[in-house]
Amino acid sequence: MTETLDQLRNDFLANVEAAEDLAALEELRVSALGKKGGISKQMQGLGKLPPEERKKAGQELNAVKTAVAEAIESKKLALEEAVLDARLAEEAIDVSLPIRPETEGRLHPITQTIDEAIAILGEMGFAVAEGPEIEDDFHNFTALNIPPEHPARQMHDTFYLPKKENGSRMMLRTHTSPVQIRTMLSEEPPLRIIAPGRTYRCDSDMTHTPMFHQIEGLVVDKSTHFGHLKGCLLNFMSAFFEVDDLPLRFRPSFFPFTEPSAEADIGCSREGGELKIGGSGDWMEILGCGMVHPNVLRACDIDPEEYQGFAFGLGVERMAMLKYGIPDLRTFFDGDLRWLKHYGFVPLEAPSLVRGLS
Ligand code: 2NM
Repeated sequence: MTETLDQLRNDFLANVEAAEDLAALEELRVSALGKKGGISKQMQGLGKLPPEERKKAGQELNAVKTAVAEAIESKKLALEEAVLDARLAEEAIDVSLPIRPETEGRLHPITQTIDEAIAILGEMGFAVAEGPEIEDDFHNFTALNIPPEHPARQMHDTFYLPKKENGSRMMLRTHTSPVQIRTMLSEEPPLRIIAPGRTYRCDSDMTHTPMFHQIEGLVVDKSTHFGHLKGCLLNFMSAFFEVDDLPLRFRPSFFPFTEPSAEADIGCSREGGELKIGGSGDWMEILGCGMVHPNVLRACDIDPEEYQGFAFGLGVERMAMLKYGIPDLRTFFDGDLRWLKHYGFVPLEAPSLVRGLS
């Protein structure tokens, strides 16, 4: 009896050790410890033994049962660990690898340009503000010191929605300035915001598209002055075009919402038909700006005797064309994938002043 038991135990233990996978091990478990398994059968046979042998045989059989069960359990853990190791090795991802070269999607130059501007101006302390693209008369015009007779209000410039029952009509915003108005109304100065986004004007030719993008900036504080405006724009422009000592000049201009108002040009050179930003000899108009008109501050419940501010507005398409050498404005919105492949930007490489803008 003892000899057959030893034999039985050694056979089972050898088989357990040899089991190659969890399924084989489970089969083995059933054949040893299952209801009709080898050890269970021996257990049933105990009843036929004379009482004086039964106890000893029972103990021996139990010891075999325990040894086999323990061997199966530890083999099971080892096999499970091997399965997990194999899976981890197979599914390993190296997150430090560069993105796949076959990535086909590209960021539109407009997106890239706005992201770059936000990276620069964000570093300079500006927060991004947003507002609706469908606006009312007050936020798009009246609060900006644009009187009802002003040409910018006439039908040919503004996309109007159908009249409402009360006679008023909403419109597509013609600039992002209503975002500044909303921010001045909802927040207390000091303010330092930029409003990037879509704007709409009923105008379409070689150099105008009915939808275009602006980035406008606004600073309101007690002692804000035109010198701050110049420094801020010089900083921004030389960072954006990645040119040190960028020539920048201001010419007097007019906007209803600023007084005084100016347009700014950056220095450039043209050699053999190629435009180079930052050169000398020529000037390129790049933005409009000015000190926020007292009427605008008053419309936003800000006391112009206590606060003053500067504001500026940039055309995103124009900035993108100048920086990336895109010759034709209208191609921006053709939805041409070959164009996007040529002028677009690889995603997941967000512009930053530390890692580089583009
Ligand atoms: C420009 C030029 C000059 C401007 C003014 C304001 C506001 F809301 F503060 F009055 N926002 N943006 C502004 C001033 C925009 O774009 C060429």
